[in-house]
Amino acid sequence: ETAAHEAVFDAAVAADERIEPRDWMPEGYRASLVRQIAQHAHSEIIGMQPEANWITRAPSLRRKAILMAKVQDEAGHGLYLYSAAETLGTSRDELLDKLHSGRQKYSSIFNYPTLTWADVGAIGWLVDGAAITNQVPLCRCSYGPYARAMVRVCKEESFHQRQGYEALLALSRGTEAQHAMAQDAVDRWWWPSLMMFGPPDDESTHTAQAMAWKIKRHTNDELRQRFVDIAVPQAEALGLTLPDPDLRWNEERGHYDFGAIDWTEFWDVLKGNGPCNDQRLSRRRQAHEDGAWVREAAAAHAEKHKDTGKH
Ligand code: FAQ
Repeated sequence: ETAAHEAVFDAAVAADERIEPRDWMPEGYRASLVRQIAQHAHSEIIGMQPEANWITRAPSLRRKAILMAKVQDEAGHGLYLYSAAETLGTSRDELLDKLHSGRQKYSSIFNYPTLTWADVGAIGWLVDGAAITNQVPLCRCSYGPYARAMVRVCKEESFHQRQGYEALLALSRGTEAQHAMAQDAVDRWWWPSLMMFGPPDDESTHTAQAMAWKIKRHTNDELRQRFVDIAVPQAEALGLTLPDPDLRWNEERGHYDFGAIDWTEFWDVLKGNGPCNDQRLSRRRQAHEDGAWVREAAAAHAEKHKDTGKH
């Protein structure tokens, strides 16, 4: 019987059809999706912290309102993604528990500090830019709920990216000190942004299987290259440089060559040793504890009204 199910699943994937929650799927497919979607959801909500750090210090009311909206969007992305994971049979409680106990990961990028206002611009331009490059192909992921969630997420990320670019452009064209602040932020965020795409293909444990299942549509190195090719002309338009002396156009490949990434730093951040890992996780745990009364009140309310069907 499993063989028959498997044949239906394989045919659906081969035909580029979507797999839906009630369809039979291999356990490995389910587990791999839960792993990736959970990691993605955790990244969205942990990713609120570095930028939220600047809400009270945004340089104008307009910038403050935009930043608040952006950080709120990230919370929304987390919610769509936890819901997508729930369609695979794991509860949000279980996933949050795994985040809080360090059994599931979130993106390496959010373990770096936001030292100046320019970091908010650099995150929008580079981090959201990298996120879009990675996530647009996920709109064609074989798992329906994840693919559909990505459509709206990508639209919002595009707005975030423009927001960051525009903020950075204003600084780059501002006073000498503002220009220097923008350049310093780009210098610090460039390499960690390239690491967001994951380890090089020959060290990526999940890529081959994820591509066979059409969860991923491109390898980590392919998407990293695509991002570099997009970012270089944008940096020129911004009047800023990228901190890589080896960056140059390769006519033969039709791509930019770039320097070696410090993978020791990447694995070290994944192990918990980045500059902000402890702070990010402890704030997250604290926020969860602080919200306990809301969960309890909601549960009590649901219990009280369960017979009436009223809410
Ligand atoms: N950080 O075999 P692979 C955002 C882990 S954007 C931490 O290549 P895979 C928007 C990987 O999990 C950021 N860990 O893995 C935003 C695996 O370990 P495991 C979130 C990483 O899954 C902007 C091991 O290394 N976006 O939040 C990282 O095939 C601004 C081996 O790696 C997504 O999650 C990393 N960078 O490829 C929010 C996109 N890279 O699980 C707020 C969806 C790898 O076996 C503000 N995810 N690892 O213990 C993906 O596309 C994939 O999961 C990859 C990794 C490409 C991230």
